[in-house]
Amino acid sequence: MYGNDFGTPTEPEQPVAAATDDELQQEFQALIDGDGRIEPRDWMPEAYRKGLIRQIAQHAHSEIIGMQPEGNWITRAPSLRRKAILMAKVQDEAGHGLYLYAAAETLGADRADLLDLLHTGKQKYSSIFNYPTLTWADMGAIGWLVDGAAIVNQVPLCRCSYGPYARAMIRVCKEESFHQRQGFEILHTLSQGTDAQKAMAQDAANRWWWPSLMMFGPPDDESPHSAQSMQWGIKRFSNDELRQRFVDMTAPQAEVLGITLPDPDLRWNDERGSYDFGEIDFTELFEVIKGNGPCNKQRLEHRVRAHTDGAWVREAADAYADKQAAKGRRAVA
Ligand code: BYC
Repeated sequence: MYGNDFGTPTEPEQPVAAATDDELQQEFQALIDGDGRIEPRDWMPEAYRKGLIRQIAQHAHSEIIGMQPEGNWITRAPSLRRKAILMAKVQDEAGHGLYLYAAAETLGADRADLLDLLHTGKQKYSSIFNYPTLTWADMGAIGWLVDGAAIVNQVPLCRCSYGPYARAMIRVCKEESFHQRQGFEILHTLSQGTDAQKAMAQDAANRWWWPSLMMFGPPDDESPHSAQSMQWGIKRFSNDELRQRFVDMTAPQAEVLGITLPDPDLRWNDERGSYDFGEIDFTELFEVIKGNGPCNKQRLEHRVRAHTDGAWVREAADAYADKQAAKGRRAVA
């Protein structure tokens, strides 16, 4: 036992009583309420950890499945410039998936297990990627609307209470912002073009508008996870709040593009300081989530095939890692 500065003996140290679950819970909530961040080694309730893995995994799956609808157009992009931009964007989505799987791993999840859950249909990915990309204008509509919706949903996630997820989202959002602009620019070009090009842009907006509104999830009163997720600072705004924010942001942009959004009830409401919009057919969202969207089967089959075809890459990476580890052991011996 060390003495203090005055040479007098200190009191014998008392064993520190382990904090009770209630105390840990209170500290955890206080940290979140004070806008602090939870880090991987911090104590967290099991339900927080599991809920985050659920959301981050679904998000990661959405990013990698989201490569398919646009990947479909890389070989058919109308110019070398468009091809290079689209290829960069699709590669960005792969990168987003990787950051997000890595964030899920900090919570103890295993990446291979998460992929199994995706491949067996036990974990979801965003409904939006179960719609087909029929024309080049769909690349514009995805960038403008889908990435636009993604930004509105994901910017608040940069302040999510879980540190690794929040930090991953900062880079994701910067890249999404470029994606949104490239989509807008595709539609802007088409909307200045021939009548056929204008019609193509309008048709794409008609098909992607409602599914984009559904990306924000079910209405608040049918969203089972929202209340807890907001208390834990994972979500900062509700599904309906973000959906409204997206409509308010996008409606004026449609005017610039000369595109009519396919909603006769869409109009500015002076009193609310927001746009009113028509009723969303949420039965469509629930059907797509259940696996009955136009492309669910195709997307999952393609994903499983790509994973199977890539087995040799994972095996080679494992063999290389084993070789490096063995080299390291020999160097130490
Ligand atoms: N699609 O209680 P709720 C991108 C599920 S990536 C499918 O409101 P929560 C991009 C929900 O998961 C876009 N499922 O849930 C990529 C839950 O199911 P479980 C992806 C949906 O979590 C490439 C159940 O319905 N973005 O933009 O509080 C290229 C009840 O819902 C959907 C993210 O993942 C849906 N639309 O809120 C281009 C962002 N909506 O788990 C672009 C992160 C709901 O009970 N995620 N469900 O089986 C979130 O912000 C939230 O998880 C959600 C849902 C707002 C999506």
